[in-house]
Amino acid sequence: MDFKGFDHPDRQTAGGPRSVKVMIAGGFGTGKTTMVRSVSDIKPLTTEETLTQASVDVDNLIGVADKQETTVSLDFGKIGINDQLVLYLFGTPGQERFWFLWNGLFKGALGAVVLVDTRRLASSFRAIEEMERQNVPFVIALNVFPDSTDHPIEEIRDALDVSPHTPIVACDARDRASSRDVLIALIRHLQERSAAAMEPR
Ligand SMILES: Nc1nc2c(ncn2[C@@H]2O[C@H](COP(=O)(O)OP(=O)(O)OP(=O)(O)O)[C@@H](O)[C@H]2O)c(=O)[nH]1
Ligand SMILES: [Mg+2]
Repeated sequence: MDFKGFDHPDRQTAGGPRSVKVMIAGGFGTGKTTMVRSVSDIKPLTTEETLTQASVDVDNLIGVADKQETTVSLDFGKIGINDQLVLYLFGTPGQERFWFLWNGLFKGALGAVVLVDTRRLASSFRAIEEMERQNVPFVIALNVFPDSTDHPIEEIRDALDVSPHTPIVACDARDRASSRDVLIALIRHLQERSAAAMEPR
């Protein structure tokens, strides 16, 4: 794979791999921390705190009743895609009360994965709006849970109101290969966007 076009000269050491900052975003409990943990080559940094009874009124726990912990600040991991490209992964907190952190977190991000739980589509609306507002290209990753219903992708696209150009892929965030495939879908999307931007008009 050729990674020309979407790298930044400041992030490239001579002859070394290109480093790219990627956000792992999405609604509360959609599997962001799980994805960073499963795919990272290094021991990921996570900022998990126990979900207290106090959260019950504040956070929407429907569909995630077994959830014990929540991200309060960010997740951080790293994955080498090949000898040319290293992704630095920044997982966002999902709970609305921590969203004030998002502005700073997105600085310098080249792309994002927005995780969606199809049982609770609306929980990821705000993350999608935020990507569009901050102009960060993204792919949608449908994290499949055991009781998720199978919906045609185009129905999900309509419900999420995302552009026909935004890739939508299914995944299991617990699985390294599946999470890696999502990141590769994002890289391809970034490449296609940069190739389209370079085409003569
Ligand atoms: N069955 C199944 N469970 C999953 C999957 N991904 C995550 N889980 C579980 O779902 C719960 C939520 O996952 P997290 O990774 O904490 O979700 P999060 O998006 O980081 O949550 P917040 O940081 O609180 O917004 C955890 O208990 C995971 O073990 C999946 O693909 N399949
Ligand atoms: Mg988390």
